[in-house]
Amino acid sequence: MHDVKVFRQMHRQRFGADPMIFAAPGRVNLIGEHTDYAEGFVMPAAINFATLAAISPRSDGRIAIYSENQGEEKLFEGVQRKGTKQWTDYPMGVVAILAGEGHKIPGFSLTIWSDVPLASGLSSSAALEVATALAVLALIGASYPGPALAKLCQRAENEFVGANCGIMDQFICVNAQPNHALLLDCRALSYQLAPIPDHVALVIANTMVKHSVAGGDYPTRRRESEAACAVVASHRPGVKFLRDCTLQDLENWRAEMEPKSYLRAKHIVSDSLRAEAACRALLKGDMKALGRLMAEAHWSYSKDFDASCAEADAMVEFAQDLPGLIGARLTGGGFGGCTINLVELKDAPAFAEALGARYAQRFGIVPQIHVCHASAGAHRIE
Ligand code: GAF
Repeated sequence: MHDVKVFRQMHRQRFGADPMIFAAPGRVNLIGEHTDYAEGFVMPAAINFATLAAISPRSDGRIAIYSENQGEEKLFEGVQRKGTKQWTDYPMGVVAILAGEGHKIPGFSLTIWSDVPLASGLSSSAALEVATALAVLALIGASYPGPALAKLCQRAENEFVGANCGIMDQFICVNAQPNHALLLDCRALSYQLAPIPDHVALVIANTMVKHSVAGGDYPTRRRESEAACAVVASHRPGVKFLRDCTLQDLENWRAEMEPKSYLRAKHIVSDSLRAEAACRALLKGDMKALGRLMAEAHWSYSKDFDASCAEADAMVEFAQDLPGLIGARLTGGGFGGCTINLVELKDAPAFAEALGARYAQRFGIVPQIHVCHASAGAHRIE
């Protein structure tokens, strides 16, 4: 139902008021995985899947949130201070952070609808947070610059939802540009846009293995990598994050690290370098170099970071000899979710079909495969 008229009507019928409507996209990360919380580089793009949020004021001071996807409406007496481990934590987390920033939050009704696939590593959570933030900010007549808005939504996820994610997802959701990837320096929160050529499609292949940032593996990898950073920091006091470490540092003090920690850190330090190199390749139009970097990134993520699974590795392998492939890798937080395949646009439909068929034959599951393009960041829909 990506029909805004139908969505507007849905809100009107339920809440009896004409809403303002906002859209926030999902994202795919082209390269740079688990580097954001290490203050390194990432290079995501927004995709043409989105969460819509419709908002209108209420006179009873309450907060009503209806999700068409969940088929459920929740009514709150006002801003909640703590999460309840339900889907409402994402929108309510944003509201709680805004209230904590000193904004007076009036009663409102919010309708949510999304076609960003859930639990697939395409940032449905960030899309929900950012759509809510834009809606509530418009209601109270406030606004934030892009990077600050992204930080605010990240805080909702860290502090209210309790998922220890970095800044990538919220940042790209807010700041994306159509037809561009964005190289983000997660320390400075500054970025460079790199055009994705017209002849290249983003083919996203869902392994159908569920992914979650709130689950155990994501924070475990984060802890393991940070332990290696602490070893380097004990020798070089200026070091705070893996962003400050070189590959040589990791080699120098490898003997003092748990073998796992060394490998996790090696992935992060090298993937951050690869993200910068991938941006240079994209700016030069050097698709061969970009494809090579994506392949290296996948196997680093799979073997050194141990964040892949048999299904994702196979999805990447099945893509290798298909006509039109530029590069393929597992994207997002890991342990399932989707692969991103950069594919020549003219070959994309046949590529998607052949990849799906190979995967279905091997695993007995028909994967969802989406031929996407890089899309705009979050915005109001008039
Ligand atoms: C998830 C997190 F939310 C991001 O912050 C990032 O760490 C990503 O996994 C891995 O690159 O999407």
